[in-house]
Amino acid sequence: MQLTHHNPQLHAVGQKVIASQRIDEGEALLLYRHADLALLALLATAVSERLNGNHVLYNKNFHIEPTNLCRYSCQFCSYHKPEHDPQQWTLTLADIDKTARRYAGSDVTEAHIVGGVHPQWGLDEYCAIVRTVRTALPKVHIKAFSAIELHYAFEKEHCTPTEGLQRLQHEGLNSIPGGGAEIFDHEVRQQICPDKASPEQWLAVHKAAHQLGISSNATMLYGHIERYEHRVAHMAAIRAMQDQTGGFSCFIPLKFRAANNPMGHLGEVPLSEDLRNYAVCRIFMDNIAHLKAYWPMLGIAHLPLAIAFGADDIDGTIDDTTKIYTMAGAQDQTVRLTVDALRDIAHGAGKIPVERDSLYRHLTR
Ligand code: V47
Ligand code: SF4
Repeated sequence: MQLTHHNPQLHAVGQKVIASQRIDEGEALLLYRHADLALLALLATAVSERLNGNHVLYNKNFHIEPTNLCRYSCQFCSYHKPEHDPQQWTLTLADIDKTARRYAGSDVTEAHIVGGVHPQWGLDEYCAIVRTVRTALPKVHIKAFSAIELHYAFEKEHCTPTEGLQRLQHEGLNSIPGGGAEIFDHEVRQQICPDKASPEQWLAVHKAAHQLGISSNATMLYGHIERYEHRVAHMAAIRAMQDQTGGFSCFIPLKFRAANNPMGHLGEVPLSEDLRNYAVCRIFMDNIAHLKAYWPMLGIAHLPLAIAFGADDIDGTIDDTTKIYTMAGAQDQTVRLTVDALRDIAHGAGKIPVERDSLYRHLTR
C-alpha cells in the first residue's frame, strides 16, 4: 500500500505501520495528538487486516456478577453499593448454580464471572464459585475474576498469585478477564482508585496466570482525567509484558461512562475520541492479536465505526446478564444481542462474521 501524507512526521509513522514495524511511545503520542481520523482509520485497518484478515469475531457468552458489594471505592464506579442499599446484591452458590444451569444444553461457550470485591470473601469462596459453575456446565470455558478480586483473595490467603491461581485452575478456571487495570499511572490512580491493587500487582497476577497457561485480557479505562501520555505508558507496560509471556488474548479500551458516580461531573468524551483511541490502540498493541469493542459500554449503534477503526472482536450475546454499564449510564436498554444481530453488524461493516471460542479459535457449527 502507498501512503502519502503532507505532514512529514505523520508520513514517517504511517510508513512504519504499513511496513509492519512497531511504533514507539513518542510516535503513538504523535498519532493521538495530530493524526486525522481518516489516517487513523487507514492505518488501524491495515494492522487489523494483517492480524485478522476480513474477520469480525463474536462469541456466545453470559455473565455472572456474584456481588456488587465492594471493599474498594473507585471514584468512577457506578456499580458497587453498600450493604442494605436496595441496589446491592450478593448471590448464593444456589443462585449461581441456577443461573449456570439455565445454559446447560445450550450452545453458549463461555461464562464470564466478575463482580465487586466482597470484604468477607477469600480464595475458598472464589474456588466454590468456579466449582459450582464447572459442575453445572462441564464443557463451558470459565473466564473469571479480575486481578483486583484475585489479588485481594490471595493476600487474605497469604499465598502467591501462582499458588492461588493453581487452586482455581484445579477447580476449572480457564482464563481471567481484563478488568481492574484502569490507567497504570500512579498519580492518576491515586485520584480515581487509590486503594485497590497497584499496577505492579495487577501485572503480577496476569504474569503468573500466563506462566500457568491461563490466558487473560487487558483493559484500559480512558476518557476521564488521564492524558494521552498516561494511555501510551499504560499500553507500553502491557505490550512489554506481552513480549515476555504472549498470554494476552485481547485488549479492551473501556470508555468512562459518567452516570451515577462521583466522577460524573467530568462528562464523557465524544465518539470521535473513542475512534481515535481504538485506532491508536490497534496500531500500538502490535503483539496482541485482538481488539475488543465492548458494545454494552460503547453502544450497539457505534460498533460498525469501531470496526472501521481497528476493532475485530465484538464480544458476545451476553444475554442480559451484566449490570456494570447500565448502572453507569450506557444508553442501550438491552444487554442482549442475538447472534443474527451480531452477524448483521459485522456484515454491515463489510466484514465476515465468525463465531470464536474463548481462545479465539474459529468455530464452525
Ligand atoms: O475494571 C467500571 C470498568 C471494568 C465504569 O475481559 C467502568 O473480556 C466505564 O473489565 N465507566 C470491569 N468503565 C469490566 C471489564 C470487562 C468488561 C468486558 C469484557 C472484559 C473481558 C472485561 O469496568 C472495571 C472498570 O475499568 N468500569 N465503572 C464506568 N463508570
Ligand atoms: Fe469495586 Fe471494581 Fe467498582 Fe472498583 S471498579 S469499586 S474494585 S466494583
